[in-house]
Formats: sequence, C-alpha cells, structure tokens
Amino acid sequence: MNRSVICSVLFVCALLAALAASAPAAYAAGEPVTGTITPSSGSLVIGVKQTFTASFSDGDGFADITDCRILLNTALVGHNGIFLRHDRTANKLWLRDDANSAWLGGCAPGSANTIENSRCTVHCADTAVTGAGAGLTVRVGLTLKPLVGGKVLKEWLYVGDRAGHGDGWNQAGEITVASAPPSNTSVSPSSGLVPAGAQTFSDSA
Ligand SMILES: [Ca+2]
Repeated sequence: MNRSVICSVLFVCALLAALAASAPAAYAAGEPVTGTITPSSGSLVIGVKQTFTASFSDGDGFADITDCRILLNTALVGHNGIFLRHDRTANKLWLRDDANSAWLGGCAPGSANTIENSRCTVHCADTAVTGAGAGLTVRVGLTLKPLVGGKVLKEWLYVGDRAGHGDGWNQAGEITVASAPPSNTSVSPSSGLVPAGAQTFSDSA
C-alpha cells in the first residue's frame, strides 16, 4: 500500500471518528421515557378492583413505543409480584407468573378476560391503552389478593421502543396495602357443643 492510499485510509478513519464523536446519537430526540403512575401513594385494600394508570412517552411518537411494563413489588424483582407488560405492537397485555418464569395471558385490553397470579387478578375488560402525540397511557384494572396484604409495594415503570432503547426501570410511586381482614377458615369441632376457645381462626396477613 503506497503512502497516498495509507493517507486516504487514515483520513477517512479520522473523519468517521470525528463524526461519531460530534454527532448526537440518532435516537436521542426519540428516547422513550417513563412517566407517572396513579395512584402513586396512599393505602389500598385487597379484594376490591382498583384502577392503575401509567404514562409513557417517546419523542418519535407513541407509535414508536413497543413495550410498557409496570411492576408493583416490595423490591425490584419480578417473582411474587404484580408485573405487567403491554406489547403495543400486538396490543396484548401480559402478567408475569409467580416464579418470574413465564408471561401469562396475552389478552387484548378491553376483552372479557382475567389474568391471575397469587398476588392479583388483572381485569382486561377494565384495561385500556391509548396514545396521542408522544404520550401513551396504560390503564389497568387490578384486584389485589391477600398475599400482598400489609405490604408496602413500590411502583416501577419501564418502557422500550422499536429501536430497543429505554431509560431503565424508574420508581414512580409507593403504595401501602391494608392487611387482610381476619377470616374464619375452620371451626373445630364442626358440630355439637363448641367449648369456649376451641375455634380456630387465621389471618392470612
Ligand atoms: Ca423512540
């Protein structure tokens, strides 16, 4: 390789390096970001359907968003949590199983389906996903189960776009779930005279 060719190669390499260093990432303006969740504080009760609404946005427009996730748990882990994912491209809602090993459901928002794990029931009929401009709103109807009674659940959001970009998991709130009310699960003996103090009660909290 003669000197002029070497110089040309070096010049092109230097030019490419300079461009890479000076140009902003192509997706910078359209980075997807997580927004807010409602409710983001306060106390909730188990056994009653409640609505959670989370917001997300993408500078390229809401249609660039592919993957929205909502996680309610005592720590940033998927197992034994309320871990939801909406695939915007397929318009399907999923709930992670207790073992954090599989997605359950895959139901269209608004459809007459429920999805359950040990912590919650997701009511797809009370779920809606709407987009406008850069923003996407995911509203989910949930009933909390006794296993989360008495727990403080942190609320995290995650979003990803078609290019695979995201801004990681961000905490958007923290709710307290009231303890499960005591339930009479067994009475012994079940017939005949019941001696004082013989009843057996349990509190699942
Ligand atoms: Ca984007």
